[in-house]
Amino acid sequence: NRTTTELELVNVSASWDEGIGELFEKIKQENKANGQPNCDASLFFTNLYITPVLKNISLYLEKGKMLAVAGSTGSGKSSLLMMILGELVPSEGKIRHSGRISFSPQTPWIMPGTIRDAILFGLTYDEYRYTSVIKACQLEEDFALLPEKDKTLLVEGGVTLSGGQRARLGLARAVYKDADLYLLDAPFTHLDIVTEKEIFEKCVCKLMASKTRIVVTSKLEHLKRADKILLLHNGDCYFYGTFSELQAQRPDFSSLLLG
Ligand code: TTP
Repeated sequence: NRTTTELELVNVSASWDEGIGELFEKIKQENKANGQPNCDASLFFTNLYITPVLKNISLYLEKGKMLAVAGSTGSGKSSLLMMILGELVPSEGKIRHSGRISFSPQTPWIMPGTIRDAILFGLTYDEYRYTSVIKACQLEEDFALLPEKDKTLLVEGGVTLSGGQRARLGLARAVYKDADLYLLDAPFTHLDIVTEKEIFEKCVCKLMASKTRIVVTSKLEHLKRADKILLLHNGDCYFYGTFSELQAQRPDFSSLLLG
């Protein structure tokens, strides 16, 4: 049903080194225009350098549902988000989504200013919304320990955040923003198991319950809770479907979740 579909990918492939293919294509066209024979090496190099990072990926995500993207390091999880964001242009296939995206990168960048500014990121302050986000991301406790709470200055002369604080701030920023589709790239990096579990429950499952979201995570517990799972392996779709389908179709899947 198209009206309830928020995101659709149809047979999408992409590579990061597209530019090389375009360059050789240009040389080929120039050689042709000048009546020169084409250099065979161009085809050789094109095949050598253009290694697709994502191959023939298809998926759809309905409004309000959660997709977990799993796979070992380098399997293409971040690249998939980049493609949905429009940063990586597919060489083949189609992508369709219907609006505003909020993206939380693996390493959120922080500019000078207060912690609150870093979360609002230019948006207006709404006390209720802000407080619910801060609570769900477990930042309240951190703020309580700071001399000026969330008005404390970051960077230049201010406090430096720990990796886990930075990760939760990045998540809070992405969640605070109102969007149709949320892309959360490994939001639990640097968090201990207990914090990770709580934030997954309180923020990703509860606070974001009605949001369409894609979460990059390879944790078994998270995959169980997701509505759909995409398991990538070297840019290929190793599996796409529900958790029970995953267990039935790919009983050996856990070996791909490590690393
Ligand atoms: P990623 O898409 O970053 O793979 P991943 O997100 O699954 O890995 P991790 O769990 O470690 O975060 O990388 C796949 C390939 O794409 C890899 O060879 C690096 C390349 N790549 C780029 O060239 N440019 C980019 O901006 C990104 C994100 C990836």
